Amino acid sequence: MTSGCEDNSNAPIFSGPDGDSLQIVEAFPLLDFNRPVDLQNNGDANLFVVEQRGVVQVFRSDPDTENTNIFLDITSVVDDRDKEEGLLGLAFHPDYSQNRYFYTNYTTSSGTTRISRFEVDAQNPLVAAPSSELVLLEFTQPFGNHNGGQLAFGPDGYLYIAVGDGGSGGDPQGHGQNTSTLLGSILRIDVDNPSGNLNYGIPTDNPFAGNQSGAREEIFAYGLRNPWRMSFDIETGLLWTGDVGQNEFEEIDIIENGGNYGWRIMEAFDCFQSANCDQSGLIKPYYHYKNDNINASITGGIVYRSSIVSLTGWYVYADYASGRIWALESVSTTPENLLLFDSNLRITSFGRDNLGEVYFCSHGGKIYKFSVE
Ligand SMILES: [Ca+2]
Ligand SMILES: [Ca+2]
Repeated sequence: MTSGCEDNSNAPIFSGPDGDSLQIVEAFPLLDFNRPVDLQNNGDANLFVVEQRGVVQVFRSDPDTENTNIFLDITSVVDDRDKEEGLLGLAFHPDYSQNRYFYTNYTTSSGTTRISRFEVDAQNPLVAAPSSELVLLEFTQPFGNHNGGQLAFGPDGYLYIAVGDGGSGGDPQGHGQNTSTLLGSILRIDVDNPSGNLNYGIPTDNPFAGNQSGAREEIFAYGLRNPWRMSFDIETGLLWTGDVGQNEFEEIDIIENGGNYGWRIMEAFDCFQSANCDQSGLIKPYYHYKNDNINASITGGIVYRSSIVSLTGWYVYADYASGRIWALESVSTTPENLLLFDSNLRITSFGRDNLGEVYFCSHGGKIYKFSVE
């Protein structure tokens, strides 16, 4: 796969909401990664790029950076046989500078999703010890695809975990609406206060906390198909998720405590092969777009809050299949959706540095950012 940096199809086709000439540029021209799927910061000037095969690379956030260091290598336990499997998410604890904890989300050779905590080497802040792994949560994946994967700490200090419906197509086992499984959900756990025999706690205001009906108490919201990339707006605290659709629509959801986002009763605003399409209580997408076999798989983005004034307050996201990048008004009942670029990139994820600047990963190996001329 080529990075496409010299390809004219990455030329801007839109001038930005305020008329700036917006461009895509390679953020670190000298660096190449192996199938990057996530980019995170830990509060300082370093960036961490997650490679799907099971490696986290760390490097200084500077366009002249020539080398990366291997921060974590867990390729021996990560399985990425399915193109949607692998090391899929990374999050640093909000008090990372004190406790040196970070968290990962990956699939294993036994077909499970595993959420783990690791510690950074006390002597070397650029190296994590694989032997420090503490498994927090594991659950079986019935099929290779739809593993979700993002980890994110909320403004409440809890860890949010995006989980797909388990896979295949059409949610054959009905996990989206089944709250007795963790699949098809956004989970929320308290990593600081383990309780009972768990290595984590259940926040008391999780929607099923303390229930006696068999619902999983880790669930924060459900009815999702494959939440591929979620992020908190650093200003409003709202949790934005891209939910990959079946054959008709890709959707963007704002995730609320206890929300049911409809899958597989509905695909976006349409009933999905459902004899009884009971829509009561379902939360509809904030925005959706048509899957037309050019656009075919949303990559959820980030509400931009950094140096480019014309993008500030816009939710920037992409479609993995088409390479298109849009900016969506983030607070509106009828949000405007602007096509920013029709790129040739396979965009897997958006991320931020410690100053809030937004980057995005191309599966082909390069990291990009926006710039204005
Ligand atoms: Ca799966
Ligand atoms: Ca939905």
